[in-house]
Amino acid sequence: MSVERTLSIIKPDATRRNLTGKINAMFEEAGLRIVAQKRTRLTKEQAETFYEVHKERAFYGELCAFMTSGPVVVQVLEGEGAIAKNREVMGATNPANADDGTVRKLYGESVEANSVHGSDAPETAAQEIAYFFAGTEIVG
Ligand code: DAT
Ligand code: MG
Repeated sequence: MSVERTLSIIKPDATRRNLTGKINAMFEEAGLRIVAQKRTRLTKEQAETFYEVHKERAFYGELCAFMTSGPVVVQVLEGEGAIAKNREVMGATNPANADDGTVRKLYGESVEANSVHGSDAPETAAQEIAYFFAGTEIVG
């Protein structure tokens, strides 16, 4: 396993409940370093482009509406095997199926309002990081 970077998003349901620090502590305790981070509010266009891979899915419209419903924190996490490690810390997509101690089990409200996004593979991580951050904004 090598040092990787992955894109993480703390979603509007979590920023609304002031959970950014608690979630960041979980990443750090798992050995992930937050090497870039910004709080922003996604435009409809940004959310639609970011989730374009899901555009044929029935939930696409609602997902994009949810992701623009409040502030998000977009961040780059770095560490050994960061992509898989972050997905472990996040837990399963549906909080009802997530393992105990994961972010989604602890904080997810529903399959849609599931508190965090994490890239799922090296190619998508690279694309998603470049979508939100210039290279100079990432400080490892
Ligand atoms: P993940 O976020 O675990 O990578 P995904 O890529 O399959 O999951 O889906 C992206 C997001 O879309 C997910 O975090 C929440 C939403 N979503 C997925 N399946 C859904 C469903 N059946 N109903 C509503 N929203 C869903
Ligand atoms: Mg996904």
